[in-house]
Amino acid sequence: LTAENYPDVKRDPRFAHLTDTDLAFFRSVVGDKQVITDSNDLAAYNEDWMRKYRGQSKVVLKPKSTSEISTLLKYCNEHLLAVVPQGGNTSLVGGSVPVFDEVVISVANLNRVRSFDETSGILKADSGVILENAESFLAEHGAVFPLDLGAKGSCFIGGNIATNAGGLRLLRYGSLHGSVLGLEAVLPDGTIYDSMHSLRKDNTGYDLKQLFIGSEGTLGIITGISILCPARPRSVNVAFLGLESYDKVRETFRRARADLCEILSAFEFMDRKSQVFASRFTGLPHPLAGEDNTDVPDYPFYVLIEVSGSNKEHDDAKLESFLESVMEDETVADGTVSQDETQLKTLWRWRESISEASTMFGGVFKYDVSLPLPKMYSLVDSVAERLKEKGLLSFEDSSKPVADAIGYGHIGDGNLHLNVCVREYAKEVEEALEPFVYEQVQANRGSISAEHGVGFQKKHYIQYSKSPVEIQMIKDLKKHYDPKGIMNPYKYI
Ligand code: FAD
Ligand code: 2HG
Ligand code: ZN
Repeated sequence: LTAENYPDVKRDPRFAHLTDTDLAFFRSVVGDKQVITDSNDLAAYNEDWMRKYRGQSKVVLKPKSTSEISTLLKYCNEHLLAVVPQGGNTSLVGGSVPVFDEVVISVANLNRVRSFDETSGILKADSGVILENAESFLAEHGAVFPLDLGAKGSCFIGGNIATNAGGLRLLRYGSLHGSVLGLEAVLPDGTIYDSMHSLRKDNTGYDLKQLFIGSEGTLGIITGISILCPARPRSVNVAFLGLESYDKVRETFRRARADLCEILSAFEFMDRKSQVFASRFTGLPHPLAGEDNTDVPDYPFYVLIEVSGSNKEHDDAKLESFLESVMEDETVADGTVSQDETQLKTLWRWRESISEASTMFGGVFKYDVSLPLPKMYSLVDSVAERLKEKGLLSFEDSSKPVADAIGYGHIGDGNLHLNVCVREYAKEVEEALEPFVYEQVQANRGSISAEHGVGFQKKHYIQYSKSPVEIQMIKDLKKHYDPKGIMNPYKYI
């Protein structure tokens, strides 16, 4: 979808068009090679991960330092050139790609670990470090990044902070609002905000770094982060379970919190439809399939539980006794436990691959919502029902635009991922889904963005989760720090 598919979104006439003079200036700052103008090379920066949104930027800049970013932003601000900050471009809400001809500033070349203190666990790094690289670096030092997600091979730690990503271990390590200790960022006028602290406690006035966590590129460009990293667990185990109902999923979560307590590090759920997608995508036999039949068994719900701690014997015993208890009274119908690192990774694949598998038919409309646990899954049923009633959904009939609506997510965080898997990005499907999904969420006092952000997709819908007073406060902050509105326009605010 391009801006032409959204007639209500118009290019802001205040913004300048890129000139040869601008390009010559950019080249003088970052060097010829770091100014990308070739249309083939631009394509990857203009299109998002879902291949859902496509912008028309004419230039991508790849600075190598905070001071180069400062010079670039100062220039763009003075010359009214709109800017899109870009990390690994894995945004699921169209936040990381331009809408019209905004200048893309990629932080890919800011990719150094600056320091790591093994005593305190504080990592300082550039914002363009790929999450998986940060994780590998920390593994060598007995630590773990307090965030993990399926896009770890591509997303950047700066992008994680800009979106306040939640991920698979929020249940254990909490939100980035708690673990980020400091930031370095460049404001739209080129001012460098340096708060790369190592302080766990600092109550001197407003906690300004929080403004950038989840700001989605609207206030400035994050260039460095200081983050508290926990000690690496010495033992990790995964159990993969089949359950007969959603109520049993909730009951299993209640019991896991109580019985597994401090070693519980993830509690993820998946409906059967999502497992069918993952099965087609990976081609692997399902972990709960029988010996002769590799298909996904008939359980309507699946749960992945991860436990991690420092004493393998203790953790194994705790997990075993928990599983015995939930299987004995038939809360859980079937299950398997990882026996080694390879099996552990394979079990995680049945959860982590769903996001990508959902695009298998051509495209996907993704909704990422917080809802009270008892009502969480009914959203998937009501959306599937609505799409069927409108004659838009059929798994078998390829003439229908929607293949299926699947649900999975972070039960432990009250966060549902509803993926409507489509054969094409049809406008009538979007209209059937929006604002319907947001209305359902609002009626249950949920959030229309649990973790992926607002971006372009939800720009018209923020009022479903924020009050008029809150929206005004957000606008006031934006106006104060970005008075010309050059940072990531047409999104968020
Ligand atoms: P981008 O996609 O490049 O950018 C995201 C937003 O941040 C944009 O608005 C951009 O302008 C801004 N931005 C990026 N870098 C900077 C910077 N340095 N300074 C200022 N602004 C910046 N999200 C979750 O919360 N939990 C998950 O479990 C999860 N799993 C995912 C799995 C897959 C397979 C995929 C594709 C995405 C997933 N995401 C998840 C969504 C996504 O938010 C994360 O992948 C990640 O946090 C985005 O990082 P990025 O570097 O790719 O940022
Ligand atoms: C996940 O938890 C991610 O797997 C992605 O947040 C969810 O693709 C999605 O909808
Ligand atoms: Zn998620």
